[in-house]
Amino acid sequence: MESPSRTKRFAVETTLAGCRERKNVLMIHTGGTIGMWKNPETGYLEPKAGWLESMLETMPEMNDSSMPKYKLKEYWPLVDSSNMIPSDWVRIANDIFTNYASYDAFLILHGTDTMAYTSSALSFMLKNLGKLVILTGAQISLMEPRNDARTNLVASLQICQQYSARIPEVTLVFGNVLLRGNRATKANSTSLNAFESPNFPPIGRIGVDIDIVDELLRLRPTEDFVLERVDSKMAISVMRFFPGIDATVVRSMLAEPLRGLVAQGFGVGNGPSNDKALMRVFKTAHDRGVTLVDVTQCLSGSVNLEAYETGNAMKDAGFISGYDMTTEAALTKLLFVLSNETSNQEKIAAQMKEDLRGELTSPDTPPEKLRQLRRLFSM
Ligand code: ASN
Repeated sequence: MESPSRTKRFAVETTLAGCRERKNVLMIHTGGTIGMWKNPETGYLEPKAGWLESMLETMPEMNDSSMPKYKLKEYWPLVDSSNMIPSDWVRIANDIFTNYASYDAFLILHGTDTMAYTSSALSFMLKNLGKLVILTGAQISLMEPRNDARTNLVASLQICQQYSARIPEVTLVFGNVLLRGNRATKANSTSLNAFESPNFPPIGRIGVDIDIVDELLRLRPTEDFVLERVDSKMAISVMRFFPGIDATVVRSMLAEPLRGLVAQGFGVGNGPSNDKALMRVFKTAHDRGVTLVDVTQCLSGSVNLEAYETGNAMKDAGFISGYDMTTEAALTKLLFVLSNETSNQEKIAAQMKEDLRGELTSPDTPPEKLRQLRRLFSM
């Protein structure tokens, strides 16, 4: 799979298609449970080429007037998303870019396990996106009599039909919610409402009606759509602090060729400051040019490295705050930023702390916006 060698551009759309005709959606099937088939010989769920397409042809709802027209592009091989790697994100982003002018919206059928990584990565790669991109999947395959594959698929297509022009961003549909893609995380391995957006309210709720919260949507871009470059071979990593974490183990993780690390700190991003050897390991890596980003290992909330001595020590060791980013968003943003800014540590840190695609809330977020978020969260 090729990695885009340079940023590519697309002229910004000046007219919006009328609202009543059936929209055109490119549905990209990457794999995942949604279209898996149970192999009677092994009993395991596995992707099967052509199977989803033949199922869709038998579903009368696909021709309902509330649904858009769609073209299915099936990847080969179809994969369980646990097998996805960054070059797969590049492939999807390239396909959206190449087909951008021909479709009103893009629906990516994807395994749930790493869907939040892909939705975050796409949000950074697709700059000035003026159309709707939805990722969806299922916990139960379409082949089972009771499944969430059908409802997630139909809801996603109906959202494409109704809101393609109104939601110019990468989103994720699952169960009863429409989430911003770079705010989502898989929070439950078995529930049919498996995804959460811990620090940002759902941008839509899927119940009897589909309600979109306009105040939360990103503004339509005024500049050209751009496919940003990502180096899918970039050496980055994630680690989680735990009581007793060993400096020697961390040192080997931070060794060459590592370029960036997302660490899940305790509470508001704190670390074991009494372990001077460990803090030195981080400082040495930082001085060598490794970007260190601190997110919280709590289920929700933000990092604040000014609150405790144990947080300030992290700052001294070279960590920058990832604020309230999910680990998925922080990791894919780090990949994107490091792919485009190779050496200037200050510029890298400034971009990591900036809200590029609605992925974070920081001290720079205007107070009225924070008040609005609090209000929408409590609804
Ligand atoms: N292992 C599957 C995947 O991520 C899980 C799923 O889609 N529910 O592809």
